[in-house]
Amino acid sequence: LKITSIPTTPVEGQKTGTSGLRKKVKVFREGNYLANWIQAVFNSLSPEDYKNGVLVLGGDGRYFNRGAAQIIIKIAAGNGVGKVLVGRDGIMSTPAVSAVIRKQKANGGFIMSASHNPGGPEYDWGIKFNYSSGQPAPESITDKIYGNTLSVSEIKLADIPDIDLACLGTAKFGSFTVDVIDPVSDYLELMENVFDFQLLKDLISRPDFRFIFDAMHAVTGAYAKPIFVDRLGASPDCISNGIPLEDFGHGHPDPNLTYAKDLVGKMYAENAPDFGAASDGDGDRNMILGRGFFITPSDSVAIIAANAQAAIPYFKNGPKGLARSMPTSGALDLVAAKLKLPFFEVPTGWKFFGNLMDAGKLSICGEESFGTGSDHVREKDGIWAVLAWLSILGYRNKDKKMGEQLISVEDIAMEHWATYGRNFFSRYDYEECESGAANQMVEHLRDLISKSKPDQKYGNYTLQFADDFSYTDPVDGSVASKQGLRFVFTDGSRIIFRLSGTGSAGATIRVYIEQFEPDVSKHKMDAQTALKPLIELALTISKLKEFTGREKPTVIT
Ligand code: VG1
Ligand code: CO
Repeated sequence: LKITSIPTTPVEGQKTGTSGLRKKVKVFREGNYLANWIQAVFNSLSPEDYKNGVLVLGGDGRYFNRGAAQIIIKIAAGNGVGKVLVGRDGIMSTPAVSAVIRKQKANGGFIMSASHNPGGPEYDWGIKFNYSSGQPAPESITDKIYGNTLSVSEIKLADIPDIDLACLGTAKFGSFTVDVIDPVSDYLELMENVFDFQLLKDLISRPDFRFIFDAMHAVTGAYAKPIFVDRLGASPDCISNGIPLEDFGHGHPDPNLTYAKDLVGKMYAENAPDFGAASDGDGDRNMILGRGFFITPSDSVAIIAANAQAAIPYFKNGPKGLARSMPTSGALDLVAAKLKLPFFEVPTGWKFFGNLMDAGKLSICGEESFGTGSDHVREKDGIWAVLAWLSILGYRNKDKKMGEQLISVEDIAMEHWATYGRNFFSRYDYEECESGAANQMVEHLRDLISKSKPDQKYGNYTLQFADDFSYTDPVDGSVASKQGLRFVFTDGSRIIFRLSGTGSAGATIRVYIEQFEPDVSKHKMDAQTALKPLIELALTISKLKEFTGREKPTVIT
């Protein structure tokens, strides 16, 4: 294997955010931008973590993945990696990469994705590094990678031809091997071990149950047919936008009420199906809808956790522990308390769950941002969440005869709220604000927090405490600070402010609002109505309009 050393100079700004490095495609294509970052990853690892080792390479099918895959493979070979397992056409969802790393005992992997950010020549590209447990690299590693991007001086490139990613098979170049693998099979096998596929099949084949799935022209298009149609017997027309496209069909592959308009339209139409779901660019997010009914991600993880032991064989001994990200509503906390399970609150971003899972303290977790998952892999998992919901519906309806009314998604949610109370929740996103203005708003809030006192009145609410969330990992003691500004009131209501760490332009301000409602007679209220006073309070105390000039959020979820 001939290896060439290519001199390079560092590029500023290659710091990873909440989930990998995300920039416009144009930025990644300039000079050695991508190559520098990949080389910096190898410079950050100890040689035994990759020399003669195995790396997995996948992606969400977006524009520039094919070219980027060739660069990554050559640099991996140049640095002494023994084997790269790459998904056919460079495609493999984020949870599937995590599953393959674990199953094939690989040393780690790269995921070429900017998740739910739009794709195409004018839009975003991204890259993420996961290590041997299949987990997104923790901050200790991403900080090292960033440090190395500031000093990288040579790129080690193997002199090998481009790999034909379209055909399954093995190519050998001296001591280096590339395996083009089916991106679905290891993942599907794992799903078959986690869930009762017969239960799922029985539900899906019922003539009185209709299921639809929207892949948003993103990576789950490659998984939907083999899993839902070929394996579980759904009809092919249950799947829409099922072909992964480089620009996601001009779409914004983010499964929420704003961007998954088609699915929402179908689920709120007359004679709507019983169950609808969608996933995002790289297949780690999910949205769950019943007929005319939206399940918030915060409720979704709580409902899955409450029903997991009964409905999902993987959890037959009960979950080990539950966790959510800080801004996610407290619905899961109530389930943990009732089931007497260990419970953890971590910062935003899936990388904080992995240590708890590796330590055997955590089984089911979620984020308000449409991320739900478990310790079957070390990433959130969109298809897993859909199968978890179908399992709950299948389990609850397994004895229902034809002609009997099925228990619906809405019934399950109403029942859950009647048992635990309802945590009304909403998130307001203000995308692409001017960075200076967003930072000023954050400074203003920090100042307010430093002056705030318990028992202080904010309108009708009484402050319990206000802080900037900080997390100490119970496994390795590492500390993550400045993870979100919280105003927590004595009735349990919360207002939280954060700046997004996944955007590629300007600043996105996220405002999270939550209020607990024990009274069953109020559970059918619209969340926006129920939360109105708290939302107004959030806008007043933050002076958001004054700082940013924004009258309205870009997205409400
Ligand atoms: C957002 C979400 C966060 C999620 C992250 C990655 O981060 O809020 O909960 O883990 O995206 O999801 P931020 O920093 O923009 O708020 V994905 O599907 O992009 O891998
Ligand atoms: Co994603």
